[in-house]
Amino acid sequence: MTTPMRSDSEGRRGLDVEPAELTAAAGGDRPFGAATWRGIPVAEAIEDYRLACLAQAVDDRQLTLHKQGAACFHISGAGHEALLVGLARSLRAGYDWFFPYYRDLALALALGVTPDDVILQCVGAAADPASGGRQMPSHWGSPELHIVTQSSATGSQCLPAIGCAEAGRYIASHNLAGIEAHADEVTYVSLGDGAASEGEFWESLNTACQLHLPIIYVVEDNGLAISVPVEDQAPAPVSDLVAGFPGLEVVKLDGCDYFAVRHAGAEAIGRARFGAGPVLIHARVVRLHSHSSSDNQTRYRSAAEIADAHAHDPVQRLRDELVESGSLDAAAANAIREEAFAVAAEAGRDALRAPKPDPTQVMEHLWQLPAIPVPADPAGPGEPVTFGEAIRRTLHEVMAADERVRVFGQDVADSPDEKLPGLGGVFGLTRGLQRDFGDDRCYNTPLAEANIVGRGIGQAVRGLRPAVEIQFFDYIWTAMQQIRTEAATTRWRSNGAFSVPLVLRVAIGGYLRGGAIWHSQSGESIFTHTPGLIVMFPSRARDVAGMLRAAFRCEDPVLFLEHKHLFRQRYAMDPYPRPDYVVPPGLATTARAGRDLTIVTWGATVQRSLVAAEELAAEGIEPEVIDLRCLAPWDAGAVAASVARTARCLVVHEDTVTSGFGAEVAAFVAAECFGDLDAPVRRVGALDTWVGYDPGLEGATLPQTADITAAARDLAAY
Ligand SMILES: Cc1ncc(C[n+]2csc(CCOP(=O)(O)OP(=O)(O)O)c2C)c(N)n1
Ligand SMILES: [Mg+2]
Repeated sequence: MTTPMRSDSEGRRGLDVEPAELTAAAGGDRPFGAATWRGIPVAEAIEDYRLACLAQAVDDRQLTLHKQGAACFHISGAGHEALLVGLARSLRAGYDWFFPYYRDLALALALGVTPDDVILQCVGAAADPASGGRQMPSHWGSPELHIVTQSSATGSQCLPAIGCAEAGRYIASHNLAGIEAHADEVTYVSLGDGAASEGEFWESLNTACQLHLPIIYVVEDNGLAISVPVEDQAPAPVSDLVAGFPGLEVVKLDGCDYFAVRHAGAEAIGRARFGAGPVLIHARVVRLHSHSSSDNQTRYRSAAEIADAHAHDPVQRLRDELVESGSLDAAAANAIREEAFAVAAEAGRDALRAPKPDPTQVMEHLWQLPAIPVPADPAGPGEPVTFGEAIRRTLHEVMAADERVRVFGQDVADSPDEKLPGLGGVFGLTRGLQRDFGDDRCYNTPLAEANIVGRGIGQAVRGLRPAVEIQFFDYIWTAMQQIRTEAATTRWRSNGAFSVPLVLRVAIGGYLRGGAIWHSQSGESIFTHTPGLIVMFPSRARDVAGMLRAAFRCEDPVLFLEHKHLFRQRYAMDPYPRPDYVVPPGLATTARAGRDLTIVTWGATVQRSLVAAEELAAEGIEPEVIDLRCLAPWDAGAVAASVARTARCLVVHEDTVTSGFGAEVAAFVAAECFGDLDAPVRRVGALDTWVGYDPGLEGATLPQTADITAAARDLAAY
């Protein structure tokens, strides 16, 4: 295997070559350390030239591998190198935190990613340390270097980066066992000029400035987003657009001028490191190649424009400046470049021999479910509490037990005025948390769902246990990118290196009389269709407590659906369960034993199914009611065992029938329990429309007890 061209003198970077060799490379026997050019030590500039050459060589080698058919894809960092090696000088791998994007090859190398690592990913090798052959090339990730695994979604890294910076501040001031942070660490996040159009970038700036976070934004402006010129993206350059954000230090930079980058980068990053707040570096760079191997830039860039980009090649410029200033002789510069290409070629040869991932392992690292024993009788002492009160108490319980838990979202805080109680959530479920645990453990966020979830992800990656609240399921969609693309894929895409232990509490469901279309939605099947996401949907007080406890023991994101209609229902009340009542993910419960048919249900239709069952019992039909409780993973075994006894299956849910989760259950029963069935599998759910404001409209859309009774009766008679 090849070695990186540069290892670390202070744990981050350094030289593999001896000082004497450097002196020779510099073209004379001048004492090297003393020489500077434009205020930068020549030794460092040469070292960075070497690194920039390596980045170009590794890039070219990947392109070759792609042309040879050994790599499926290639995306180049060429044109961005001087900026990135220059900034890396002021950053600390394994100390600061990094949310780079796919053009950041030179940064990755500067932080300690090796050419072998890069090329192993390019060929999709099992030994690719960032993803085990799961991600496209240039999707960095290294827990040791603090480079957080990234998705391909442009701009979505900005919000987890904010969460990471917040977490650093919290961890550094709380002395949490086993989690480290530094008071002077910074979080680096980079993006392209195109990605700066994404809402997540803007949502993140809001919080970066409001919390005065030590975060370094680097907008690498190469003038294009694939084919779209930057002028078509926005009415002004990003550095002008962000001018109104209070406390944001904005730096405009020629990112092709290594020496300018060194000075401005050191100044800006130093400011953030010592508490002056966020920095945005807007750096003009060039894109030397097509957007990626799937693109052909000659369709939208003239030959003159492409030639102009090459005329501004920052690596060539750095070389010329070093040579013209007498800092490096031309032969030595050539030798450095040739050595870089030799290193990349060797890495390419090694990668060609590297074993591919084992296809049988493709299901690994979706999640790592906690080993929780099946709990005994949940009966707790004391008076029954409501479903909502059980949530409130459990949040108090887990926060008291674990300082890593932080609760945040819209309206979750108490009033700062001691004479007023405050809201504590629109349903009052977080009431008292801020008063009891402090305003760095429970706090309000902007009205921005992606912001809430994305910040939770960044905190979870740092080892905290964030519990975020989405006020209404109906408004979860702006956070979908963070939930599906970021939270749910993190463990899988990093081949198990990173995880997101995030509890995502969401008020869901209808039957409210007047909730209408925007406060009545279900839609859990949209989330059960997301591998890597645990989906819980309790139906009564003891389970909401036992399952919320379990959610905090999960190392992966949990969508915890809290049905609004159940918050105050008497039938959903139970004594608050003993502390050892913890319901493992994927464990159903038999809400009513029976012999004549199995009703599989969850959430608010559990009670409706129980009422229907009692009506049928009066007719001599005894349904068994299985409350699934958890939908991902779900207890197919419990359903199969019940159907083996009853030979009939009805699936009931509040969500619309078409593509509802009932379709999944029905398909399973049809395929796996066919031999036990004496009747076709039936489903009852909402009509395939929206819930209207008028109670008559609502009643017509959502499934009612009478619908369940009628379907069950039919099925029993089949
Ligand atoms: C959310 C999202 N939309 C679309 C894409 C497809 N896509 C990948 S890169 C890219 C252009 C990004 O341009 P820019 O942010 O300027 O970065 P550059 O590639 O120029 O460095 C697009 C549209 C994506 N990856 N993610
Ligand atoms: Mg761009």
